[in-house]
This record gives sequence, structure tokens and C-alpha cells, in this order.
Amino acid sequence: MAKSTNRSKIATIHDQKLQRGEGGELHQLAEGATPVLTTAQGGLVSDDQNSLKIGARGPTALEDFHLREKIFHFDHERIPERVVHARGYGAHGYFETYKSLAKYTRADIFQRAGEKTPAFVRFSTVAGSKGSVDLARDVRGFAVKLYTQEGNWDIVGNNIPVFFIQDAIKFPDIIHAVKPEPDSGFPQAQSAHDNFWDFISLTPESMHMIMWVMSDRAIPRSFRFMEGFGVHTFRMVNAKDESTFVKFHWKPKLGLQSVVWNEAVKINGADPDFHRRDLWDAIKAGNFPEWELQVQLFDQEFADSFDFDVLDATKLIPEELLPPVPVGRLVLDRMPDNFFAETEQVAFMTQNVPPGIDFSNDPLLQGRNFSYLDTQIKRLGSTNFTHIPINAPKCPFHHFQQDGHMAMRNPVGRANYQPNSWGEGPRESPQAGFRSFADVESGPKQRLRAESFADHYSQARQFYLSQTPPEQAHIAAALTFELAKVKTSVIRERMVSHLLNVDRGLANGVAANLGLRSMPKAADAAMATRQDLEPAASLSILAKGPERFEGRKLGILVTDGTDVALLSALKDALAKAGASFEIIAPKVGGAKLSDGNLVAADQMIAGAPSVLYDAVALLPDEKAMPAISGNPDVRDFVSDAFAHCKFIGHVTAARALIEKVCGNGAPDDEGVIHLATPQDMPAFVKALGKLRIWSREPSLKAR
Ligand code: HDE
Repeated sequence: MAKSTNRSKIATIHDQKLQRGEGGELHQLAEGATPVLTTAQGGLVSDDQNSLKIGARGPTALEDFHLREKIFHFDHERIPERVVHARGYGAHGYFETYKSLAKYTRADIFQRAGEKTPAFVRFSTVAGSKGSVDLARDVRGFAVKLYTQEGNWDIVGNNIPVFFIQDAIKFPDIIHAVKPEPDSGFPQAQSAHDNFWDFISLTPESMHMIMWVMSDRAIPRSFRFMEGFGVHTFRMVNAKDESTFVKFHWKPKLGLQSVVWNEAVKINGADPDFHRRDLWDAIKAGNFPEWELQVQLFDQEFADSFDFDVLDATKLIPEELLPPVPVGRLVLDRMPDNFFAETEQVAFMTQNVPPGIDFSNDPLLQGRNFSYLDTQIKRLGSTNFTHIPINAPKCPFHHFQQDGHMAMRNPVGRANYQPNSWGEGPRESPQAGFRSFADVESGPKQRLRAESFADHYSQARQFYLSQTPPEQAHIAAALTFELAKVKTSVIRERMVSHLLNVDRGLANGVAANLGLRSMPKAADAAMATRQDLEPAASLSILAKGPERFEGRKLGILVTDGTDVALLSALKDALAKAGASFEIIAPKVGGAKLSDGNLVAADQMIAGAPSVLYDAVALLPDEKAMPAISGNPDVRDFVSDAFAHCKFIGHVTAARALIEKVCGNGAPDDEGVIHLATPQDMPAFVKALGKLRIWSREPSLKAR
């Protein structure tokens, strides 16, 4: 039999404090000592490299319980992925309350300024599978679990404040339509296919949401630079049982930022985990992302006076009309120790609300309140998914639920029901417990969409008209791209007929780009109600900034001979701005700078296309130019940065390369900045705060 040679080197994932000695006796494990590998039953393992065989080359014995247990467990490692939002990434943190909201809600979390509540957040894409790419054009989930003193509160939101549909009964249809087509099994993580646009073109209520998902909101640069929204109208209910309507908004401290579509496509190839890596790197480096919770509070009178139904999730209340009030901040400061245990097993549920937070009659929200509990049981396999640490409340809890698969906790003692005569166990509390807001409801039982839900175009038009010119151009380009992938021409035409109701210029542009032979008639569905609303700057990303390079990343290209003074001045300026950088060299072994010292490379040029950076700096030495100018990776690095409207800082030696790959006039572009001396660096980094030179974009088409 093969000898066990590796025993002392094998570490187990279990942090065992006790260990069995050679003679079988138990003793405390010495600090730093490697525990002996065991089976899941605690049996000590002598050999984890070879299965039990009859003779060195003979058959494997069924008796090998270690082999069987190991393979059996491996066979069962996967659980079903989420039916939507399968690909996600989570982090721990806390919510800090700014001031008491006792006037509006009795929820404990909002009673005291400075109160900190543990939180777990999971960001996600919607359509793609667990292993799909991060930069798909898609809505992003923004699900927040707040472990309050009165039980878990989940705000299961998105990065877009409205939704595709008005009634939960349509959810399976929209999701079936966007997922890979059932016969072919593709496309993965993409809405650019017939089924999706067929459904959308037959569902006018989705037009507002379509404007958002065709905008740059659907290709965020990072989870850290996205807004989050609770979407639905909820209620806050105070100690006097008075209700105020509320909408929840998460505002990123670092502002909003997206990428351009061509960049997204390339990021998906270069680093499919771009968003995950970004969050991991930021938190591990101590740059904790932060969002402010802002609430739009309103009463029934405002709701009645508003042009749209506040129960309709395809509508929003512009922030200009009802300014949101900051009530706290969310800080993410710790990555999970284990992705599966925490991010994969976390179970968000819209019905998790503490006393003082309540639902509205939004028919989408009402349907969600069923779906989330149901789906967790399917996915996590047992009603006892609340026993998993990430899902368990962090406040005291007492109930009589018992048994079931994988029960980790059962009530102790005789009483497992109430009322009982044994004086044991918890009792309900009408004062402290959750009381539903006592709204008066009446009406005939019927399947009907309210009249007040009928206007499908006004806010879609308002959104489009609120965008800056580059953002409008991106919407037209996205619609063109997506509809160009649709094979059935009648679907393309039907979509253009809806766009005519949003904005004639947009419809004409998309029709021309697609090469439509003739213009369809405008869709007549529910057009009677369309109104011209005031554009609202809050709906645009670019109208709100950006202002600084903080939290962003510069890609610095160096070669042997790079001027050390320039490089260190640039690093200093970036550090002062709270930005990060990566050194990219022709070889991953690094480069010898002008002072003869080696600078380590974070990336080799072939593995670090400029799409991975917010801006680039080219600091090569003159002598290296002949070699790198011919390198296609270097040329792509520069030409992509230019094509994606990014800032390019450069030394004199790199000017000819920029001219060669970006065109003769390129060095005179506002965003192409000459870096001659170390003193130029602070101004360069300040300029980077603008992030992109959008005025460059229209001229790029001509290149
Ligand atoms: Fe979800 N949604 N959803 N959804 N949703 C799920 O729950 C559902 C909707 C959202 O990171 C599922 O645990 C229905 C709107 C997020 O784990 C499922 C309807 C919004 C996440 C489900 C909606 C969301 C989910 C799948 C229409 C924004 C990921 C796995 C009535 C406000 C949470 C799961 C995470 C996940 C159902 C519509 C956000 C099946 C029926 C609107 C962020 O329960």
C-alpha cells in the first residue's frame, strides 16, 4: 500500500482547536500547527492522495469510505442558481442612522442618530447565469439586508428606479423572454435577441424601463458608482399608527459612472469578473464604498395630486418634484470569508420588514412578497434556510417552528406550542409586534389594470429628454445594437413604432441606423394620456458630475528607462486624490527605471487592455519606442483609450504613437495631456476628475 507522505502538509478548512495525537489522545493544537485531515465524521485520514486499491494497479475497493464520502460530497456541491439575479457579489458592512425618523416610523433602526446596524449587500445582474460576465447590458440588483434589533429588513432593490411590468403575473413572461431562448439555449446574459424584443414590443408598459436599460445605467463602471432604488412605494408607520408613503434611494458617495458599450464588450473578454474584482480590491485596500440612504416621503394628498399612480412600479417621482431626504449611510467594509456560505446562500425577501415599515398595494410588490420565500425553499433546499448564519437574525428571536431538513435549532423544553399551561415559551405582543397598517380596502373582485396605470410614454419621454446629448446618443446606439440582433423585421418595426411615442428624433435615428425601408405608424396603445413633462437632471448620470478621480484607477504604461521622477510625482498626485493605479510593462517582471531601480509590474501589456482603467498615462522611454510602437497590444491600449473618450497623459516620446494610432490631430485633443515635468502631475490628476471627453465622441465615427 502507498505510504502517506503528505500528512503534515495538509491543512483542513476547519479551524480545529483540539487534535488527536499519535497515540489517539486528545490535546490542544499548538499555535500554527497543521491539524490532521479528517472525514466529515471526524475520522483521521492517513492518505488523501491515493484511493484504496487491491494491488498497486488493481481495482479500487468499494470499502474506501474516505474516497466515497469525498466524491459523494463533491457530487452534491451545487445548489440551483437563482432563477433571476444568479450572478452576484456581496459584502458586509453597516448602516448608520443620521437622525431620528420617529415622526414617520416606529422602526427601531430609525429612532436614534448614530445607531449602527449590521448589513449585508448583494449586487447582481439579472438575466445571466452564475458564471456569466459582469458587463452584460442589464439591470443590476442592489439587495440590502439590514440586521435590525427588530428582525431582518431586506430592501431588495435595483440600480434603476422603475421596472418593466406593472403586475407580478407578468414576471415569468418577461424573464422567460429575456433568458436564453428555450430551443437554442442562447444567447447568454443578453437582451439582444428576438424573444426579448418581441415581448417588449408587445408590452408598452415596459417603455419607460427600456429607456433606462438602453442607457448607460445598464453598463455601470463599478457597483461602487451605482445608485440603488427600492423601486416600489412602501409605507412608514409611526407609533400612532399613522402612515407616510416612502421611496428608498441609495446614493453613491463617489458619484455615478458607467462605461461605453464597446468598452463593456471588451471588458467582458479581458476580465469577466471586472465588477467583482473592483469591489474586492476596493474593500481589501480599505477604500470602503459608501451610499447615503435618501427617502422620498409623501402623504396620500401628494399621491392623489401626482400625475401617475404611486402604486405603478413603471413610474418614478422625479427628485426635482419631491426632493429626497438623507436619513443614513451604508458602508461596506468587509468581504465575506466564504463566497458560497454568504453571497450564494444569502436569502433576500421583500416580506422581511420590521414593525414601522409596511407595504403599499403595488401589485408587483404584493407578488414579490410571495415569490421570495417560495424561491428560497427551492434554492436552499429546506424551510430551515434561516438557520444559515448569513440569514439568521442578529437580534434575539423565539418561535415554535421546528424540525424539517437540516434543522440546526429546535425549541427546548416541553412547550412547542402556545398557549400552553407550562408557563414556557414566547408570547405575541400587540404593542411591540408588527401591526399591518389598517388601510380600508373595498371593491369588486376582478382582474383589471387600473386606469391610473395607463400612461406608458410620458415618463419614458421625460427620461430621454432629460439626458445629455452623449447619453441620448448612447441610448440610440444601444437600441440600434439590440434591434440589429433581432432577426424578425416586424419586431424591429414594432419597437420603432413605440419609440415614435417617446421621441420622434430618437425613432428616426434608430430607424435610419437599422436601415428600415419605411417608417411604421406610431403605436396607438394608450397614447391618449401622454403628456410633456419637464426634463429632470436627476435622471441623467452626466448632468450630476463627475467631479473627481477618487476611487478610480489609472493604468500607467512604463518601459525600461521610464523617468523615475515623473512616475513618483504621478503616484503622489494619485494618492492625494484617493485614486489607485496599476503599473503596466512590456514584461511582467517589471521595468528598470531611469535610476536603475526595478519597478514591479502589476500587469503585462498583453493582459491589461486600457478598458480596465478609467484613464491611462504613457510614460515610456524614448529608446523603448521602436519596440513598443509596433506591439499591437500597445496600439490597442492607446487607440481604445482614445476611442472610449478617456484621458491620456503622455511624455513627449509617446506623441508619435498617439498620432499614429489615434490620428494626427489627437495630441491636440483636450483629454490628451502632455506630461513634461513632475510639476504637471497634480494638474493632470485634477483634470482626470472629468473622467471622459465626451465632445470627442461624435468625431470618432468619422475615423
Ligand atoms: Fe426580484 N426576484 N422579482 N425583483 N429580485 C428574485 O429571489 C421577483 C423585482 C431583485 O441578491 C428572486 O432570491 C418577482 C423588482 C433582486 O439574492 C425571485 C418580481 C426588483 C434580486 C424574484 C420581481 C427585484 C431578486 C430570484 C415581480 C427591484 C436578487 C432569487 C413581481 C425592486 C436578490 C431570489 C439577491 C431576486 C422574484 C421583480 C429585485 C424569484 C416575482 C421590481 C435585487 O424571488
